[in-house]
Amino acid sequence: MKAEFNFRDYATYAQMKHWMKNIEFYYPNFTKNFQIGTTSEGQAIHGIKIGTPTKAQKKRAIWIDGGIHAREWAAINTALYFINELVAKYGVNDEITYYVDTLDFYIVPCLNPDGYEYAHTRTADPLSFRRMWRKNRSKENCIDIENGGKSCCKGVDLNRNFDIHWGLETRDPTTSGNTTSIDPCSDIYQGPRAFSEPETRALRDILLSPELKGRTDAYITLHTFGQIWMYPFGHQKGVYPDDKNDLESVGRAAVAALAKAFGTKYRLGNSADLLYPAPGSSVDWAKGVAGIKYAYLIELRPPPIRLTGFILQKAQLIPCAIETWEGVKVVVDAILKLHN
Ligand code: VAL
Repeated sequence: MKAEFNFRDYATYAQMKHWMKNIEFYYPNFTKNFQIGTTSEGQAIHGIKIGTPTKAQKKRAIWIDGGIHAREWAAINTALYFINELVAKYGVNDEITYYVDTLDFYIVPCLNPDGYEYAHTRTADPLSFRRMWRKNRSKENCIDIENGGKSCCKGVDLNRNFDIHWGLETRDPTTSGNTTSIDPCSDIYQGPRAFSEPETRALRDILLSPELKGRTDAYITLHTFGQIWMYPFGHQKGVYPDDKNDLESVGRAAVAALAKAFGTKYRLGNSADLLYPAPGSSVDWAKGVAGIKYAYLIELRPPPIRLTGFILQKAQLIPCAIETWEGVKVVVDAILKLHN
């Protein structure tokens, strides 16, 4: 591998972009950097396309993103690790070579760089407010509250901001708390309107662009934590896509392949059934509006027991990425089967 990266630690956003640019420099024949948009703080939302160009008809594509939530750092590392697997093993490993020659991988490892950088800025307390930041960093929004007061805060929960059942009132069955909010100071603030945020608009626009529309067969969005492999729809219990059986059988094979690596156990299901209803999410939109067949949201390590689960021990980063890649390869194989 000509472009080195330290997967044992959490990088800055600048380091990630620098590494992706290095990859393109060293592997210009099958990699290309791209930018899907600009955040409210002016940062490029940066990604990399990995796929050998063909003169023949357009290749099928797979989309992978990570870090839509600022504090879910292991998701970003995992997406970066996927890039490394594809690039370092191209021309070396037959399976990966076939993938890269046959498909186009679009990977945006850090969809919310403003939030990530904010959460990543060092503070003395590892569990500080900053480290646990979830939203983006868009300018303050306000709502009127009782006694003529106002509630004003920065940031929107990007995974509540997509235009699919946006703003639906939902409750967590265990705590009875809301699972999306109209209060700008809430962690799960849905935004003033659907697609109010540059990050969600950027994702929408690329997935609906002529480059990707109609040829994308998988949408994979990496989150932490809880070890759950999820398929749509997450906004309400008991509402599934028509091809739920396909999503479930590929998902089942994926979690089995994942477990084979180190024995890590994942549950399979959807957010509303296993956790809580989540309207306006990217995975529901990718499936329900963009029409992408294999849409999955993966909640990575650790298991759902600890409050500090967002801070995955550094020693676990590579194993987490390795096993997740085993699961994702099952989805890639399913795409290849669709067209052969
Ligand atoms: N943890 C995710 C979220 O709250 C759900 C949808 C699985 O966005």
